[in-house]
Amino acid sequence: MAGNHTGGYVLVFGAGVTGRAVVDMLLSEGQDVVVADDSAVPRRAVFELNMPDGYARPGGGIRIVRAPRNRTLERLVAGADRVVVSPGVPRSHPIHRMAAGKLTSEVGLARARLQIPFVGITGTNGKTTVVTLVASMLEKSHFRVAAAGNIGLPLISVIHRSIDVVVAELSSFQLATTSDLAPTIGAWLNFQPDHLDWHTDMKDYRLSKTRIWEGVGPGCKVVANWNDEVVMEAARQATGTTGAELVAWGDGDGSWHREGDLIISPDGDTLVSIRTLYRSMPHDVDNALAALAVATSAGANLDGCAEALAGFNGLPHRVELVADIQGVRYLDDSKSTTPSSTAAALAGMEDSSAVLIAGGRNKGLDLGTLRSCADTLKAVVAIGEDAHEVMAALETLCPVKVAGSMDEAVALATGFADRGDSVILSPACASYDWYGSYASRGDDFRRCVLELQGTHVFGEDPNRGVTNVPGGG
Ligand code: UMA
Repeated sequence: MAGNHTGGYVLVFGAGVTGRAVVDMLLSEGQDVVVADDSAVPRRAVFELNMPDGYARPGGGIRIVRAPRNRTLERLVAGADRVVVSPGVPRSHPIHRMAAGKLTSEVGLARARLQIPFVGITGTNGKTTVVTLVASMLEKSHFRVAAAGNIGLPLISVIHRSIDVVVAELSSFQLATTSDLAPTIGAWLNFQPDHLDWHTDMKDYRLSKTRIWEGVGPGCKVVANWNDEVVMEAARQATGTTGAELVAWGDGDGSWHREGDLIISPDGDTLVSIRTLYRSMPHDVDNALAALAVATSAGANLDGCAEALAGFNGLPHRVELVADIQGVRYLDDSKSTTPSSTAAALAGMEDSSAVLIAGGRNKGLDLGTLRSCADTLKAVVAIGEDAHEVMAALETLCPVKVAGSMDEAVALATGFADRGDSVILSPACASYDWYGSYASRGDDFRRCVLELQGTHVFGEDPNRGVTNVPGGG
C-alpha cells in the first residue's frame, strides 16, 4: 500500500460512522489502513468512499476486507500496529481478545489530537440532553463549541475545527476501549442496568463508565450526581489522590440543587424557576442541574445558562407529545431503551394513567423493573421479538395484549385508553428487531398516531375535539 507512514498499518474494525471518520483521519495523516467489517455488504457510511479492494489514496493507502473469517482476522491483527474497534462491536467479539495490547479507540485518537478543554459526559440516561444543554450554555456564554461523540458526530471529525471547547457524549462502548481519557471536565450522570447484550456483566459496564475519569489530575473537574451512590463512590476514588476537584449536583451542600420550585446555585442564588423549563418531570430537573454543574465548571456564565434553559424545547423521542386526540395524550418516548428509563418516564406522568407500548429487542435487562410502575399502568401493549418478556413481567398487574405491528399497537392502546389517559411508546428495549434505530421506531409511532388523528378528524363525528401538537421527530 501507498503511504508515507514509517510503521505498518492500522486495522479499523467496523465500517460505520466511526470507522469512516477514523479512516479519513488516518489517511489524511498518511497512515496505511486496513478496514474490516463482519458484514459482507457494510453500510453505506464507509463504502460511500466506494473504494475497490486495494484502492490507494494520496497519503495513506487503504484495503477493505469484508466479512473476514477468524483466521484472516488473526492475520490482519498480527500485521497491524494498532487496532481501532468501532463502539458497536460487543465485548464478546473475538477481535477484542485478538487485539488485546494493540487496541485503541476513536475517542482516544481524538482526545490525543484535541488540545483544547475537553468536556466528557457519560451516564445511563440523559447524556444527549445534557450534552445539548451544556453546548448551548457555553455557546450563549460566547464559547465556540462542538458537541460530538455518541450524539452522532464522531469526535475525530471535529479535531481540525476552530473551537474553544468540545463537549463529548461518551457511551460505555466508547469508554471501554479508551485509556487515560483525562477530560478537563468529566461528568457521570447516573448508573442503571443497560447494555448487557454488549458488556459481559454489570461490573464490566460499571468499569467502562468509571473510565470517564481515568487520568484526571490537578486542574481537572470530576462532576458527579450526589444522589447516585455508584457514581459518587467512583467520583470519590477519582478525586481522592489525583488532585482533581469534585463538583457535585443534587442534594449535597454547595452544589447545584432544587429547592421547591427553584433551581439554586452553589452560592445559594436562584437561577430559574422550574416552572419556566420546557417540562418539569424529575429527570428533566436532574438533567438541568447536571448541565448547570458541567457548564459552569467549564466557564459558562449564569446569564448564558439561564438563556439556554429558557430556549431548550427538549429532544425528539423523549416523552415527546405527538397529539392529543379526544383527551388522550399520545407520547413518543422511543429513546427509552432500558426499563429504568421507561420507569422514569412513567414516574413523571403524575395524575395521568398510562397505556404503555413496550418491547422490542431486550438488551439483557430485567424487565421486571417495570413492575414498580404498577400505580401508573392501566394496560400494556407488548411489541417486538421480546414481547413475551413484557407479557411475563406485567400480566399479573394489568391487562396486556400483544401487537404484531406498530399500527396494531397504537390501535390496541387506543382501545384501552379513556379521556385523561396517556398512550406512551416507551419500549424499555432496543428497536433493532423491527427498525434501524429508536428514531425510526418513534417516527413510525408518530405516523400511526397522526393517521389515527386523521381518522378522527375526517371520520364519522366531525365535532370530536382534536388538538394538533407541533413537535420534532
Ligand atoms: N460491526 C461488525 N461486527 C459487529 C458489530 C458491528 O462488523 O459485531 C460493524 C457493522 O457491520 C457496521 C459497523 O460495525 O458496519 C457499525 O459500527 P458501530 O455499531 O460502532 O456504529 P457506528 O455507525 O460507528 O456508530 C457509533 C455509535 N454506535 C454504537 O455505539 C452502536 C453511535 O451511537 C454514535 O453516534 C457514532 O458511533 C458516532 O460516535 C449510536 C448508539 O446507538 C447512536 N449508541 C449506543 C446508545 O446510545 O445506546 C451506545
